[in-house]
Amino acid sequence: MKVKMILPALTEATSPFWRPIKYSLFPPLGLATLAGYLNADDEIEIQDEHVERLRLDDEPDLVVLQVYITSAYRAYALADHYRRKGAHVALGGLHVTSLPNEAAQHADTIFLGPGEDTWPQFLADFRAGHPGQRYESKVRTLIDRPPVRRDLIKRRWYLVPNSIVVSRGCPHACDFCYKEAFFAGGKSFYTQTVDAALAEIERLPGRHLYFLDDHLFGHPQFAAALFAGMHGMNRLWQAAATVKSILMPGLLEKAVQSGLRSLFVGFETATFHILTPYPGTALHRRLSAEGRVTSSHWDLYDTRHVVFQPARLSPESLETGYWRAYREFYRWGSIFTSASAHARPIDQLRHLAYAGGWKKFEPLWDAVIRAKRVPQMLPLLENLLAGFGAQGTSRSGTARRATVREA
Ligand code: B12
Ligand code: SF4
Repeated sequence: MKVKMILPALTEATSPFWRPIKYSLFPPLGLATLAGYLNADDEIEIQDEHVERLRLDDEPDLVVLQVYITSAYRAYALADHYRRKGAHVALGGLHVTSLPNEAAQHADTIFLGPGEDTWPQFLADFRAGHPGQRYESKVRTLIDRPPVRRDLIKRRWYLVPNSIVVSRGCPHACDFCYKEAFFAGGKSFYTQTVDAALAEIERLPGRHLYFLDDHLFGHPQFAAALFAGMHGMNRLWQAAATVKSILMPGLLEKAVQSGLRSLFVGFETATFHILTPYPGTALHRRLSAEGRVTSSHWDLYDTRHVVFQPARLSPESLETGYWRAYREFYRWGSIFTSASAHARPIDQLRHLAYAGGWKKFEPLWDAVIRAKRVPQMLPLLENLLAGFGAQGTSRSGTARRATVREA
């Protein structure tokens, strides 16, 4: 069977605000996970439109599209294209789960929620000649999940080919978050076994890892056992967690000892986002009921546009303030000021290189991406991260060493 798996690019890919480096960071891990359930003799191709031009003149039997809200229109156009050609089109992912009826107009089969239980069921039905139209995930587990088909990932196009998730969801329930809608009908936080997570880490080549888990510290016992198992593996890694969890006695220290060098908790080096009421969230329901959702144009749901009426501001003031915050925060003057908070000149320089590297050298990154040289930048990132670990091991030193930043 010929299977084509596509991560469509968001419409923004054609806009002047497009940041190629952001989309050359991580490979399509969700699709590579689903590919693990296919047979050894299936002919599988994964294409990520953010980094490559799609080939659309092929004749796959089955087309799999992962749909995010900001890539929904592009995904639907691709789905329509392949359905016209007679392929069976399967749509899944966050946006399909939020708005299944909208997605169903462009699909032969839609999937709600994570794919680990429904996807193998669908494959069995499809091979038997009676695929269903709609599959809803109920059983939530990562136990016995087949290995992610990383061999299908074109590593040379990504700065961080070693992205990994060892848990799904998170133990909290923020009203603006995708989580409750996506995991409705089953568990919304669960982990791999520690042994399976360590085995997956062992399979990853090189030194650097990026955990894409919503909250890697969310299950403290699991996290502590994972970090203990990683001790001595000589890894350097980055992840996301909450402020509260890093204040838990001992856990951050264990993480740092196992190679943590930067943690995304949403401050210091900052990413700004405009509050966005994603369909399916409690926030969307509340603002809709109050008549305050002002647009349902999904391309604008990119956290840079105001799509609701704020309570005490005009939408224009909010959007202007958003751009001002970015401008001011990433002025060279601001970067120098925060770098100077470090005591040692070497740490000041490292801070400058790290913060400046992400936000000030966009044209350089664009040139590197066009020249297909992104992987050559990984040793640079590893050196910077390794340097963050070169200080002492006191509690305050440890917290400083694991630089808290945005992704
Ligand atoms: C990595 C990441 C990115 C990377 C994308 C890299 C990539 N190549 O995929 C980058 C940095 C580019 C990115 C950008 C953005 N992101 Co982002 N990102 C993530 C993150 C942290 C991890 C995604 C991941 O790999 N998960 C692990 C894999 C295994 O799970 P998965 O991809 O969900 O796939 C599973 C299921 O969804 C399902 N599935 C998916 N597709 C299909 C298809 C079929 C047929 C089937 C059966 C199943 C299925 O099965 C898979 C296995 O269970 C998530 C948070 C999260 N924890 O998911 C946010 C997240 C997806 N991003 C989000 C947002 C808002 C954005 C941005 C709009 C941010 C911005 N302002 O620019 C952009 C737009 C992205 C776009 N293309 O449209 C939101 C999405 C909200 C929504 N309703 O769509 C999330 C959920 C974060 C959040 N908490 O709000 N992101
Ligand atoms: S802590 Fe983060 S991932 Fe967890 S529910 Fe809140 S926003 Fe979502």
